[in-house]
Amino acid sequence: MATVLEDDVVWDKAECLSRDELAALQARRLKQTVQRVSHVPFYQKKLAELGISEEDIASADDVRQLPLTVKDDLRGAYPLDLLAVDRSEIARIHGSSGTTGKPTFAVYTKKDLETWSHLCARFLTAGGLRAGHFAHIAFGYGLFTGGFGLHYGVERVGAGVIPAASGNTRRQITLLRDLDTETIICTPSYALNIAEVAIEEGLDPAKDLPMKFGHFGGEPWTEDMRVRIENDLGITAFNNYGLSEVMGPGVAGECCCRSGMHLQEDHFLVECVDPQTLEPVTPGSVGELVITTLTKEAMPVLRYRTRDLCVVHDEVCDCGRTTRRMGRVIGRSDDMLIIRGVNVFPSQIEEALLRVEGTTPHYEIEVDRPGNLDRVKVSVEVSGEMFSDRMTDMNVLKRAIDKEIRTITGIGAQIDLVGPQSLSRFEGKAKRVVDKRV
Ligand code: DLL
Repeated sequence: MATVLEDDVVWDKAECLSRDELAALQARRLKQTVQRVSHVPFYQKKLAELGISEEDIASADDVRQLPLTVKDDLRGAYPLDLLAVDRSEIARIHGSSGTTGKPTFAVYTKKDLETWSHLCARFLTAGGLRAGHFAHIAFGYGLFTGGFGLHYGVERVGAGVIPAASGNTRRQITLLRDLDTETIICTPSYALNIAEVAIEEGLDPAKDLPMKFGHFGGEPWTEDMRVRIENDLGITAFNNYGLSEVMGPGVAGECCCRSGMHLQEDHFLVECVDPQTLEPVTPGSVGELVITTLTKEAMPVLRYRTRDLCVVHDEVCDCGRTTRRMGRVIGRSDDMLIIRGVNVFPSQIEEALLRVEGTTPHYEIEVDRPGNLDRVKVSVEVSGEMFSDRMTDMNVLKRAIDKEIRTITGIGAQIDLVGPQSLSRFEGKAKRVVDKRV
């Protein structure tokens, strides 16, 4: 076994079920999920249109008869129209950024929170976290699922949590050193940022920072980036995947073999489909992940189109876990960008621009990662009447645009104002986004 750990620990025997046992469990849980959502008006209507009820679910493959759910359905159900339990049973609400400044909510019952901690504990254990270790979490704590999701996973393992949250990198470095922390948990780009700031501080991060392991997720990254993070920080780096619509982190994570992320298939029924035809792709071919929650109580979702493109392998892993593994997310079937961990749609930036008088709908968004943190530049054409050589006028306009972008997306951007007819025009689909990151 190509293991990077001295001892591989399987957290839970459900990770090693035979494929037949797993299929039977999935069928049972899928039936329960259909039964749960049949009280939610949105799904009630969709199931009635298709003439399907829980009685029609005999196997996990029957998922294909069920209706798809897309992000717009969740937006349309704002705030809590997809709730499948009584409001009094809600134990927590998280959310992810939405197009009009309103998030789409991820809602949990007490049992959902327990399941979530359990699933995070599984992949953290598979990646070296042990009771008695310290884990430093540099994800945002708040509506974003990263901070709290991982936090309770670490506690479930029995390790000590340092809930450092995001920002103030110098202080984070001090904490990591002084507490002799074994594991760092954050986005991969923030891990590189920590290394860079440590070097600026005159440290050699691979030697002077104590970490042995890192768990990274929440945004796309590459094998090259893994090599850099491992060299710069002197750690072994593991990838983990999740999305708030179905739970948050904990949907899949790497084991000691690091040859794909184990999908937590006893809790999620995962299809990999051609994004155009929606037919399943052959194992090992790139497709879009479509996920049905199998145990979620508060807000179960049927066949959620994640828009994430990757391969899914079905050979059994050397580690002994029997679940299928997903490869790295290599792209999206929509235009969502992830900027410093925040999900941003180009349409949100367009909306912000058009709220400011004097701007036109001709714009370009450039995303780059000059050091290790994402930077966004928005170039926008200003109308002839407004465009002026006077810096003060232009600065007022820039500030107004920046404020709207922050309000709608939550991120700041560098604004570049250009005169009429300065940007490219398109005959077909406009190409407004240039993503220069790896
Ligand atoms: O990012 C949940 C999460 C937090 C996962 C922390 C892992 C660690 P959302 O904000 O809803 O939830 O964003 C979900 O992020 O659809 C992917 O496009 C992307 N994503 C998440 N993990 C990975 C990863 C969290 N390991 C969206 N590789 C997903 C590539 C990832 N993309």
